Amino acid sequence: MSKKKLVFSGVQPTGNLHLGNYLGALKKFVSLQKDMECIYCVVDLHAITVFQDPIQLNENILETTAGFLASGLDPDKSIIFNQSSVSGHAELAWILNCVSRMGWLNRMTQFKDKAGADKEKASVGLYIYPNLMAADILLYKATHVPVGDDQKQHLELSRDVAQKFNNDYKCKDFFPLPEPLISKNISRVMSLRDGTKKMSKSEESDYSRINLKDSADEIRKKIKKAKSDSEPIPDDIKMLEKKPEALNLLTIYAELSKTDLKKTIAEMSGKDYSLLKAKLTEILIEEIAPVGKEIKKLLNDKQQLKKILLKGSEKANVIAEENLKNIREKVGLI
Ligand code: AQP
Repeated sequence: MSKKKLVFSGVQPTGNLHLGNYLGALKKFVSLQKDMECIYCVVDLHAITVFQDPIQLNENILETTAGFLASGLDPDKSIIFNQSSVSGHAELAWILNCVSRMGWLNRMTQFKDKAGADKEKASVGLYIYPNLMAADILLYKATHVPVGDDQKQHLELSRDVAQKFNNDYKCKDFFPLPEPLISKNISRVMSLRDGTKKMSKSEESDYSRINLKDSADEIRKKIKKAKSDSEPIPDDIKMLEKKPEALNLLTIYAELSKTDLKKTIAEMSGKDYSLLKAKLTEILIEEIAPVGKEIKKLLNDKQQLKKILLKGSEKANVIAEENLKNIREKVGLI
C-alpha cells in the first residue's frame, strides 16, 4: 500500500461562498497546500442533488473556482477542477452504492435536515450523496480531508465504505481510511441570526451570513444587525453556552485575530457587545473584503477560469484512471 499523504476536499457550487466555508474549509485548504499534495474540487454533481437552475449552476461553478483562487489556492501547487469533468467520480460512486448499506445512509443527519418533513419527495441523489462523497475521496486514495464539523458524519461513512470494500474484496489496506481534518478552534461557524443553526448558503436571510463577496458596507451592516446579548460580555465560557449568538461572534473574532476563545473572553469580559462588534467588523473587512474584490476581478476573465479547471481535470483524471483500473480489477469487471 502506498503510504503517501494526499489531501482531497470539495465545495458545492450552490451560491455565495460565506465565512463558514472560508474558516471551516478554504483557509485550511490554503495552509495544507504548502507542504502536502492537495486536490480541491468544485463538487457540481453534489450540487444537483437539489435542483439548480442550469445557467446559475454554470456561473456558480466559475464563481466557486474564483473563490478558491481568491482565498489563496494556487493551481500550480494544488489540483483544482470540477467534479463532473472527471467521470471516474460517477463510476466509483456506482460501485460504492453497491458496497454502502441502506442502514448507514438512514442515519445521516444532513439528509434528514435537507429533505425536510417530506422525505418521499427528496431526490435519490440527495439520499446517496454520502456515497458520492466517499467516491470523491477514495478515487484518489486520499488520506486527509479538511472539512467543517458538519461533514464529520459523512466522512465516517466514507471510512466505513472503504473498510467494507477492503474486506469484501479481500484487499486489506487497498483504500486508506481517510482522516478528517477539522479545526479545533472553529469547527462550525453559526448563523448571525440564529446561533443554533450553521451559517449556510441556502439560508433565506442574507443577514444570517457574511458572504465572501460582501462589500465593507454590507459587512458593517450585517455585524451591526447580528444577534448578540443585552448584558455585558460574561467572563465565564459556561454562561456563553446559553447565548449561542454571542458565543459565535466571540469565536469568529478569536479565530480571525489568531488568538483562542479563552483569551478573547478575558479581553472582552465586562464590555458591551458593541465594542466586540466594532472590532469584529474591522477585522472582517480587513480579511474578507480583499477576497471578495479578487473574486469579482477573476470573474471578469471566465475563459481563464475554465482553462484552470480544464488543466486541473486533466491532472486529476490521470490519477483517477490509474486507480479505477485497479478498482475495476478488484471488483472483477473487464
Ligand atoms: N457554517 C460552517 N462552518 C464551518 N464550515 C462550514 N462549511 C460549510 N458551512 C460551514 C464547510 O465548507 C465546506 C464546503 O461546504 P459545501 O458548500 O460543499 O456544503 P455545505 O456544508 O452544505 O455548505 P452550505 O453553506 O450549508 O451549503 P448549502 O446551503 O448549499 O447546503 C465543507 O467542508 C463544509 O464542512
